[in-house]
Amino acid sequence: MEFQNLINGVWKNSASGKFSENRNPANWNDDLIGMFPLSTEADVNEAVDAAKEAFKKWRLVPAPKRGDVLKVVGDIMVERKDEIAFEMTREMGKVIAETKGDTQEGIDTAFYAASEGRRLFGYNAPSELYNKMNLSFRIPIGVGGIITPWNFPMAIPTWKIFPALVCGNTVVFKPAELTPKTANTLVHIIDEAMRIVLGKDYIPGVINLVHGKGSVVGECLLANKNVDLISFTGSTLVGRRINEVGGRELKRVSLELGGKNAQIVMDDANMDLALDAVLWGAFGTTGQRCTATSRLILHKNIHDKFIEKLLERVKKLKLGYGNEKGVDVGPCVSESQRETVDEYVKIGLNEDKAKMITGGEKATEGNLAKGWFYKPTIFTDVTPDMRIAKEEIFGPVLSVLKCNDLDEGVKILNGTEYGLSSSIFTNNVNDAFRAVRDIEAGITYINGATIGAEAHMPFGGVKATGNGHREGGWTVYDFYSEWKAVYIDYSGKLQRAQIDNY
Ligand code: UN1
Repeated sequence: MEFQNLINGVWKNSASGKFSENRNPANWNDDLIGMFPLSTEADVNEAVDAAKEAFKKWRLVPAPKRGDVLKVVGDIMVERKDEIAFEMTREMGKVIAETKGDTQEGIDTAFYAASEGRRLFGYNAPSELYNKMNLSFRIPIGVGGIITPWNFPMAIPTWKIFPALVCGNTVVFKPAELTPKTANTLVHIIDEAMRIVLGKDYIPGVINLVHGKGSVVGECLLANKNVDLISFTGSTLVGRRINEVGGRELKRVSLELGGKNAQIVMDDANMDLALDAVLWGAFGTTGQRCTATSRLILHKNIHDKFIEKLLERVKKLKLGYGNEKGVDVGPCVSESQRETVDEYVKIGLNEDKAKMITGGEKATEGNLAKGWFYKPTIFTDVTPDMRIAKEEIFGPVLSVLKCNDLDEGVKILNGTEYGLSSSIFTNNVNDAFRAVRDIEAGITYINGATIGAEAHMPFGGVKATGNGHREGGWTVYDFYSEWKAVYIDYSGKLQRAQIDNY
């Protein structure tokens, strides 16, 4: 089946007439999901022009009504949750419980955005002059270019698109090439909700979808002078480029980039809880989360016992197609992603001191041969200078390090260029609070896994994980709006601030 772009309210093919295949990573040869447009510069420019034109009207729609659109989007997503999740698992591989969670995160974001349409609070402040009033409002910015990854094909686009729309911006959405179907479903839902809520006042071009390659569609969005803001989640390499070009063009840029998240386990911690958490954090989503636990830092007193238990549990994880019952871990999203994982395992094996205690190879038994499966892998005796301790792998590989005390644990945790998520397991309240203070990360969990952020809280990281913006909750609205200060002088005379009153 051939899918299309949405430009100016019309579903249409790319100007190129070309398509790329989308296949199931758990059953590559036998399950073709669809053909998606390989779009060109002409498609991007047409979508941006449409979004620019639509902005003139959309910015005037009352924010609560813009919120009503998101309410309907959320309602439709609730109705279609199971089907969306099933198709998402088919498209990118993570297990059905997780794709339901991904969809739920989108639903939560929709309802938050719907209610934000009735807030978008401004501030007022007293004037320093008599008979004068000072107010400030959030105003929309213009056209947003939204570029998203494949690992959360529903939640991440919603984190960006919903607040952008509620604030009164229009959108050109370029989803990951590996997950175009979920993007198509989302945009269909948004367009349907627009038509339901706005009726005869429907505005074409508020949301546009352009499928294709980052090197073409992403680059053209970046180059287009009418794109006012770019929100991107993906690699630090690409993020740096977007920041450079966007900076030169004075675009507003929000970046969510890499992570090398760690879980610390102190010797007073609840071991079983810490064990459940690391299994979930490291191997959930096949390790393909920005927030995945890719380092485990164990206090020396519990190190050996913990590893023994961990090994026992990892061996029980069941690999398979995520839409089948009882499966814990799905495939890597693509052949090349699995190759990257395998290369990192080889890098780990080349380290003299590091020991690979399980996994370390492609999983090819029975039906697993049909997909891009990789065995959950653990390296112990890892030291902070090793590449497997520093670089993001984005796969089912866990590096275990040892610490003597809290200070050393935190120092190891902080010893990477990234700072997204982090976790510490301890029952010592003083250690917990010191960790909250000293860990360099945008997210810290006490006695919880590094994954599982909630949609209404600030999401993002410090250091090379981003450029200081946060998604989620109230914080994301700062990115999608800017401030207008308004002074109302009702004195009937010219009053010169800072001069006539002092
Ligand atoms: C990501 O991996 O890019 O906190 C997003 C979590 C999810 C979102 C992850 N709610 O793990």
